[in-house]
Amino acid sequence: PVGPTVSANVAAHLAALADRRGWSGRAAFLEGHRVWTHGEVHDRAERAATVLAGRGVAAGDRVLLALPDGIMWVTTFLAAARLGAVAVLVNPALTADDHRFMAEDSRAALAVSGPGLQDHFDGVPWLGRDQLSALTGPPATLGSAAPAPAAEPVTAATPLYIQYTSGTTGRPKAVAHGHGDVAAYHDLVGQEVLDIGPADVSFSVSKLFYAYGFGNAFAFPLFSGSAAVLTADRPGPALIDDLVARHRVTLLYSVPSSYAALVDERGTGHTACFTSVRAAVSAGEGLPPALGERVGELLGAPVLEQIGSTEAGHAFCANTVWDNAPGTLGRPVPRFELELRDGAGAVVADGADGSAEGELWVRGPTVVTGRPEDGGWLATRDRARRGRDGTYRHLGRVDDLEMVGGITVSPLEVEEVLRQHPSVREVAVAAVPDERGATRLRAYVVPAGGRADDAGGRADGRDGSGNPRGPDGPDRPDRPAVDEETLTADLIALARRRLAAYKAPRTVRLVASLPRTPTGKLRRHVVRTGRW
Ligand code: 3SK
Repeated sequence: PVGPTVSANVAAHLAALADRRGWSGRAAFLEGHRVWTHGEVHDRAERAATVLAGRGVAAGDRVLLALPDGIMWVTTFLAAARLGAVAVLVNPALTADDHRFMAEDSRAALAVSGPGLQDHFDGVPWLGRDQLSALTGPPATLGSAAPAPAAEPVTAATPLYIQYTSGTTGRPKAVAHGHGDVAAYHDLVGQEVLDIGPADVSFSVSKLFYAYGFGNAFAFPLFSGSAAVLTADRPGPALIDDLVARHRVTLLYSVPSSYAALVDERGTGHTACFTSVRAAVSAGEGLPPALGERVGELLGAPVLEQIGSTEAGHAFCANTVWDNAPGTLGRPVPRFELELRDGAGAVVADGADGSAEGELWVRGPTVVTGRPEDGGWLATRDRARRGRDGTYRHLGRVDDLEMVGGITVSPLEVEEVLRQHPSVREVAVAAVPDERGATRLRAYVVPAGGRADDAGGRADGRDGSGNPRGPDGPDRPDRPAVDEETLTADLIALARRRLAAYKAPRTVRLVASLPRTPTGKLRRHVVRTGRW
């Protein structure tokens, strides 16, 4: 085994790479009207390392980053990496209680955030984003140029960053990835899946502190000499249009619920603002095939579905720009192995038709399992079917089954049918007790192009004020209201025509949004409560 080296330090490696490849003057990050070149990013990161070292940050220390997407996020991450410290990547929009938990759980030595969060990290030394930003400006304006601390020698496995799995239930769990993993995301997904190169401009709806966003908007641009658009805002359809058109985005990365809002707002005509897009990536949860088709028509580009996880670091099964099988998750990403196993953990053999179905297990170079006895294999908790052609189809999460009258029903099957109705943008089906205590299926529907709050809004039928909605969400005032009674009757009739009677929902509720994790995954346990 190779011992620690400076060249394995991702911050030192990326700065040297940009220099060697002549990328210093090329755009790396596009933020508002500001273009940050690769050279500026690495210079700023070195100055930020000086500031962090001055605050006592040393190799192995945890530095909690609760910053919005932007240049400060990128340079603070690289600064911590340079010092051999471990960045703890945290969603700045979480509550004080969540932040306190993460600061304590990660044993953070320093927390870096905007001023509004200063009191979220009791007892942990704090550094304000604005102060750090002022201290990392160009030395000419400050009149001092302290030499940057030398990069810490590390190995590929030395911990570089920690992310918290949002999970669908319970407290988040910390997952640590090493310095070597970031290059792997670029080499195995950026290059092998997307053929990314210096001419590309990426825009990820998923933020930098998530696994999906980190690979898309940090690893890919910095390792390929390309650029990424960064925004601190929540990207609804209007902002996506604007950023894609303004920055000539070539690779768009998003999640099904965001794509559903985009096609709902923009229709499916190939809008002029998307002409630069050469591929759109979808992850986070299953992409309904009809939605994938509409997105492809709108963008005039292939829609590449993939699946990954925080534990895997990035995607482990993907469609590629060369080999896209719509309606599937594609094939294993190079150097990743996939197995389908039964409930007892035994590998499922191919059936007579050459296909197999079971829980998806993954092993690969960036997979963190936390259980040495599993031999590097990770149970994803996703169910999948492998076709005889080797592509995988997502069948939902292992615990995605509802019990109705003692019979198990896959809510995904019911949702797929209801989604075919033109007035349905998003739908989730759950078993809920009726007035006599018997369980019945209920469909929660976000209507397409309609105002759900006119028809009840919240899942529990109370007023819609508790739902976070963006400026261009489903409650746009210029949209006609959807008639709940007619839609309910239509949806129940549609389900009865297409499904066995016991699978048809008894009730339908129109809602403004569905409860999702920050990465876009449906929180089924919350849907079951009917309250969000
Ligand atoms: O959530 C996913 O499916 C995903 C996909 C790609 C990279 C990372 C993640 C978490």
